[in-house]
Amino acid sequence: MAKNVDLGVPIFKALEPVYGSGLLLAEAQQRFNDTKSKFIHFFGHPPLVYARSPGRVNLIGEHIDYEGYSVLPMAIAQDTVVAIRLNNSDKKLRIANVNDEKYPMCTYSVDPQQELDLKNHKWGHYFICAYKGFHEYVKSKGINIGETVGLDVIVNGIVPTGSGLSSSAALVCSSMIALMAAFNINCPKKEIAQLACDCERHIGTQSGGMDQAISIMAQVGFAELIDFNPIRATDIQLPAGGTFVIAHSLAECMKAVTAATNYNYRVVECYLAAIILGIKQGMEPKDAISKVKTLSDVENLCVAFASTKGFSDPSLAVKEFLSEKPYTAEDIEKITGQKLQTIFASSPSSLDVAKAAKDYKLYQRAMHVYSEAKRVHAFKDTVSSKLSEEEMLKKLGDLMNESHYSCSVLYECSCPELEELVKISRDNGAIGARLTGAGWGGCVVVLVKEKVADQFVLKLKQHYYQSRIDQGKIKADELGQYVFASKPSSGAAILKL
Ligand code: NG1
Ligand code: MG
Repeated sequence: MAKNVDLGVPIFKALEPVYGSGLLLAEAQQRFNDTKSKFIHFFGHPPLVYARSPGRVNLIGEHIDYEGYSVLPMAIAQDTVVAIRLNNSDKKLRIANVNDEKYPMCTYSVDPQQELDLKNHKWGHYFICAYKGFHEYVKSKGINIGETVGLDVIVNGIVPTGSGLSSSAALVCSSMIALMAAFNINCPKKEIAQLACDCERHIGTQSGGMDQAISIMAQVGFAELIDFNPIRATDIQLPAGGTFVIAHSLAECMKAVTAATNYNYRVVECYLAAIILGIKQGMEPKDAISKVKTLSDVENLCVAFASTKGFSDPSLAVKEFLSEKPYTAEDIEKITGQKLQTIFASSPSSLDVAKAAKDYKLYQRAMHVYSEAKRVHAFKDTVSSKLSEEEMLKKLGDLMNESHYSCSVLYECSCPELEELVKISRDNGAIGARLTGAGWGGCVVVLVKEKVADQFVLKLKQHYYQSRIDQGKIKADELGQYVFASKPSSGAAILKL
């Protein structure tokens, strides 16, 4: 490999720099050995490179990345490993998984233009997102990678799926950097993060860029404040006396399948709220529809209008201009003077989502986004403040609780299992507890004092998991996969073992 190749993320020849020492290293070694033997089993030869990228837990800043606001996640130790090798003899993409019972091998054509069959979701689609993104990148930079070849790929992921811990981004990011490494393509970290974020949308979720940004850019020991347009990451040191415990509600949310009625529906509601706020503040409807894309766009507008109308705070504009009563399609068409077809002319899939919806809760969604965006900055300011550790933890916990309330009541992305888990957490020593990730299932993140973390986990086992073990929903010896304390882990890396 040429010396000047910048593959965007660190390249290691051993596992220690990523996985540390002791038990974790031994487990990682076992996993990499398994990955290699399965690769040989499926393809008859060993892989060329391995790439790994972690899942993440979002500490605060939910459902605001796609509205252009900063978020504050940290990488978790659980990651996805992708091993790859070019295959010149067989022009196919063969995507296998070490867990081939749950994830059978998927085969695709090598055509980078291929459309994904979204009605027929397959786990291998996530690799194809990265493959398409990789080819778009290479093309946009005018790089010639020669004749299209086949690829043998194996995936070994341990980020729980459908849990709000970004197993999808871990897979897309590790696939992307595996491709970069396999073809020796120079690409700075920030560009990989942006690319991975853009290409994951091929799966049909109109997601923001938080998951890919943290998965690629995380630094061990730090949470990161992620800003967008362009993507940036700032290291955030968390208070030593606190620990974040992640607990799975055991309700899975498969967004790639359900996005039209939850995630993408919220994206549509936020967009409608943004253009109506723009119109109410004096924009021509046609301009609002073409120029305002997000609630942060319209906040900037509010600031511009502040001198004349007095709204320096976007929440005040929401109170003034939006109704708490849900809006119907007719209401929207009346205010904008445009048909939904025109409003969503540039996004047929959003039009479908908008048409399928009964109504749109613009006030509630916009209130959530603006208040949550403020809480992210309050969280960041708190960790760098001069407060005593006790006071600091209390303040962080309060912000997490407020965030949960907003997600649950205003954004309606919680579910009964998450509510139960949050309540049990608060009744058993949590300083703060909230759903994390997209919601509608998945995990909660709980801030507890470091010294009571083990005891807290035991309480959750007793009050939430035991009955589910008795019902056979999970096995007692698997509990460690569903509830664990997490320290900020390292970001993506390439391993040339
Ligand atoms: P998860 O938790 O992985 O489903 C999703 C989005 C994020 C963000 C959060 C909500 C994807 C790939 N990611 O994350 O961009 O919007 O929801 O804060 O869909
Ligand atoms: Mg995801």
